[in-house]
Amino acid sequence: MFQVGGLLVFCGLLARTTALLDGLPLRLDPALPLAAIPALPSVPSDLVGSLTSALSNGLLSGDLLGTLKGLPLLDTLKAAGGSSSGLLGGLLGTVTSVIPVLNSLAEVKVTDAQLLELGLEQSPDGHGLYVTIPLDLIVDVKTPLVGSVLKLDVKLNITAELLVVKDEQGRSHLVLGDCTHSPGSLKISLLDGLLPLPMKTLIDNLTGILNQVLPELVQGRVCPLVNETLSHLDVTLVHDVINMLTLGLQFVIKV
Ligand SMILES: *[C@@H]1O[C@H](CO)[C@@H](O)[C@H](O)[C@H]1NC(C)=O
Ligand SMILES: *[C@@H]1O[C@H](CO)[C@@H](O)[C@H](O)[C@H]1NC(C)=O
Ligand SMILES: CC(=O)N[C@H]1CO[C@H](CO)[C@@H](O)[C@@H]1O
Repeated sequence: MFQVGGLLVFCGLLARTTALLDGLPLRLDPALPLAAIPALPSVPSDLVGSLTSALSNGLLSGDLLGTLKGLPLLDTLKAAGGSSSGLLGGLLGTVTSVIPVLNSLAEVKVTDAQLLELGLEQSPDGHGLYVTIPLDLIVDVKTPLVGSVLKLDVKLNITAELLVVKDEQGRSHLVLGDCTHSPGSLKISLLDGLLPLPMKTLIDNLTGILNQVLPELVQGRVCPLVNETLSHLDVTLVHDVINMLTLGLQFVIKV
């Protein structure tokens, strides 16, 4: 089911966990809630699969796709190009060259959005997780400069870090750490084949602008949803994940 770049669950996990606990004088770390310890022997055999599908389902039922389709792309682009002191002023340098392009846009809209299979990696010290959230968007662009609707395929990965923190009562919680777009993960391509040269310039320019505004915009909507999703995860699943991360045990293995 999951072929996420080869993530496997370590089969000898249970044995190793038990062995570690037995040999561990710090077993009764006062900060570790007692209730968390008995959960260990029942670590599910596919913790990675359970976690990624729970996160994926949570994001979808939190209306991730609807949120993406509702992204105010046109407004953001127009606002960005609206004044030389705007968002893009410093980013694009010679903004004047793109203002005609921005002004010509009649519609820029996400018409289709998909959540692809989540990726999971464990931090080198074993105490954190990185969830890769790959998004695939179809963006329709309408401008009087082109007769037909231009369709762009936009791929973007958001990476969310999951960490364990303890509250004042010593209870552990699984929380969202860094959440950002993965550098270099934005890919924009034209779906409808070749265009005459002037249109190619338009697409190049539009792609350039989307590159500047889209990752932040998407991240600003997706990360709060990830945070929300975490708070609704199954309690047993969260306990299991917290136990593994607290002990720094590898359960996400890279092959
Ligand atoms: C985006 O995430 C997917 C799934 O984890 C991965 O296969 C792909 O290489 C990532 N792309 C980039 C540019 O990071
Ligand atoms: C996640 O949500 C909680 C409130 O539910 C908030 O305190 C916390 O700052 C949020 N974390 C992030 C990284 O947005
Ligand atoms: C700001 C921007 O992206 N301008 C580009 C518009 O497209 C032409 C042709 O591809 C480029 O030369 C500009 O740099």
